[in-house]
Amino acid sequence: MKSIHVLNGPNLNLLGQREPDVYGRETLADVEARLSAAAQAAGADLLFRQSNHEGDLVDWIQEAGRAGAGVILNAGAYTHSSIALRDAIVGAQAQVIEVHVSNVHAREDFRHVSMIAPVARGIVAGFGTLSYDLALQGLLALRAGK
Ligand code: CA2
Repeated sequence: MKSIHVLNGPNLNLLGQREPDVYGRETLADVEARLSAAAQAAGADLLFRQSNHEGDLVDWIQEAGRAGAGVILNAGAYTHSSIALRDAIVGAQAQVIEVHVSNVHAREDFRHVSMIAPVARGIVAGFGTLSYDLALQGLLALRAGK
């Protein structure tokens, strides 16, 4: 069975609770429920996780690599700073789609830089929480060889 791991970084547990003008009103639990249903309908297995700790994300990327799972990664602010996450993606040979709820390129300059983008297979940003659904659709298509 196709396996997809959705990994979320720091502060994304607050989604839907603060800054609704930037991040919308959906919670991470809402996103998980919708993606799980979509994955099930497509015959894929979905694991959804969030952590505020960089090392957890490194461990989970390595785990996804070992499992041969595709990864949808919203690394939050670690996107802009973490060489450790970038190294984990390369080391794990994981197929990663970088995801952002907001359009990071329309925001502060420091959000224009991504450590992950050069080693990601694709990027989706700026569609609100729909970015996750679009990334899932893209990843499933890639893994089906489309
Ligand atoms: O747009 C995205 O998905 C981000 O990855 C979200 C990160 C931010 O640091 C990135 O530049 C872009 C921040 C996640 C924080 O999420 C919050 C949600 C609600 C309230 C406060 C923070």
